Amino acid sequence: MKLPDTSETIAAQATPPGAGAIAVIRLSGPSAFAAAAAFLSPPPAAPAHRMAYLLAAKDGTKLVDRVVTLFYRGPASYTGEDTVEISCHGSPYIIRTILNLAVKNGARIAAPGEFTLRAFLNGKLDLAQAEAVGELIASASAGAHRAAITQAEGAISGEVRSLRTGLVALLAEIEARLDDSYGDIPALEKRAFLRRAAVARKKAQALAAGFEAGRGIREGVKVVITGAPNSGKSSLLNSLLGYDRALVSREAGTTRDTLEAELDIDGFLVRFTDTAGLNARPATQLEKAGMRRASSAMARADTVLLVKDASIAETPSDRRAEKEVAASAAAAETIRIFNKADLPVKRRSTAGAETISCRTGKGLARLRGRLVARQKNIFAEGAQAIVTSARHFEAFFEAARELSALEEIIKNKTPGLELAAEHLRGALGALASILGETTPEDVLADIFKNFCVGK
Ligand SMILES: Nc1nc2c(ncn2[C@@H]2O[C@H](COP(=O)(O)OP(=O)(O)OP(=O)(O)O)[C@@H](O)[C@H]2O)c(=O)[nH]1
Ligand SMILES: [Mg+2]
Repeated sequence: MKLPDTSETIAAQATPPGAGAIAVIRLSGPSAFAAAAAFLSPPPAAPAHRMAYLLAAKDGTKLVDRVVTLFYRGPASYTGEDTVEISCHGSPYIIRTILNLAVKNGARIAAPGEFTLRAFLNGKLDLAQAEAVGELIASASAGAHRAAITQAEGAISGEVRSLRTGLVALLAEIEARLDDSYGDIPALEKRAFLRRAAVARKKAQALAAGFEAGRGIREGVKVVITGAPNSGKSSLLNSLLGYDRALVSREAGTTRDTLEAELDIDGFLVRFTDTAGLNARPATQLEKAGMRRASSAMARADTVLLVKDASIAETPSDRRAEKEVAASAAAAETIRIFNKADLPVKRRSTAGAETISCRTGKGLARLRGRLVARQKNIFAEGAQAIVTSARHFEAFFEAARELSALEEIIKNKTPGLELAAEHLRGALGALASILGETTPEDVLADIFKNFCVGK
């Protein structure tokens, strides 16, 4: 995939499609001022930077709308180029007409994310910050917003730069000795060197380790409710949500299909999936099909709630559910739930399990808290940079791996300095990819194509 031509002037609607009180149209590029001046009247001869003008947008002699226009002189604009922002009435007809006028006068319609791509290419933002702009727009919870805004403000980039400063110093020490053909420079101080490498590696590892929780913050924590038929899975969903989302009945086999619902818990988005009960002896094809769907939902879960009816002794279906969770949701955290605690209890709870009653509400607040505990912890630890992107995770992971290899080499009696330098360059390369310094065009194109048009 190729990047769009950035020497051209682009135009796009920055506000969402459809009718609205006001719409904003943006032009950016070398002829942004000229293109706008061609249909705005009276055309400001030398528009002042960041000054608003009330002008008439005209199609020939016909008045299209009266618009407020802001001129930003590059490089002091979002994209770093000359930019014009036109606020007009939000009629789809007016918007289309103004965009057509911009195109007639030398602009072309922007590709998705092209304004932010230009900001990146012009050095206004690094790649991690540019990605955060997309996440900021998509953020649907307080947690996702906080992670995105700190990243947009440069938190991840700051961590990368400080790691890099340390690694460049280490590389300089090694290179000095590689260049030293006369043996003037004393041998490497291995202990101090190793200490510094380990500090950097641990930092990279810690950032990578935050990704699991970070992804939950960005995309929502995926929680799948499973267990034997009639254990109270749908009741649990309803109780957690606080309204009757799913059908509940005394009959076993009430829930046939998977059913999804979202909840904001303390500023973190949680996506629940209620599923068909796992029956040790499914009676119908339909029941089997429901169970297959339950298993595939579990395979994508961050957390599985395995519900058991504590008012009856363990059943074959409970054992089947245990097996199914072990097989399908090995990577997920499993929380065993002993439900119906309002009734006389017939079995003992196990370590790490939660005892609840959907009827009385006992134990539900604690369970809610537990579902977002990892996400809460990340913020509580005062972490500034939260890794929410798989791309960043891979880069930090790779940097940590290179540094471990470096440490192994330095620990040798006569360390191979050429190879040590290679690993340091590898770590530096991984870090540079986060900032977009070494990122290939197709990766960039892939990142920006997911943005909205106009951003
Ligand atoms: N006493 C008591 N009854 C409960 C509790 N939770 C659920 N029940 C009852 O248990 C029965 C089954 O509840 P559901 O929520 O439909 O159970 P399920 O696990 O979704 O069942 P299937 O969808 O059929 O697999 C209903 O009659 C509920 O009212 C509880 O905490 N206490
Ligand atoms: Mg159900």
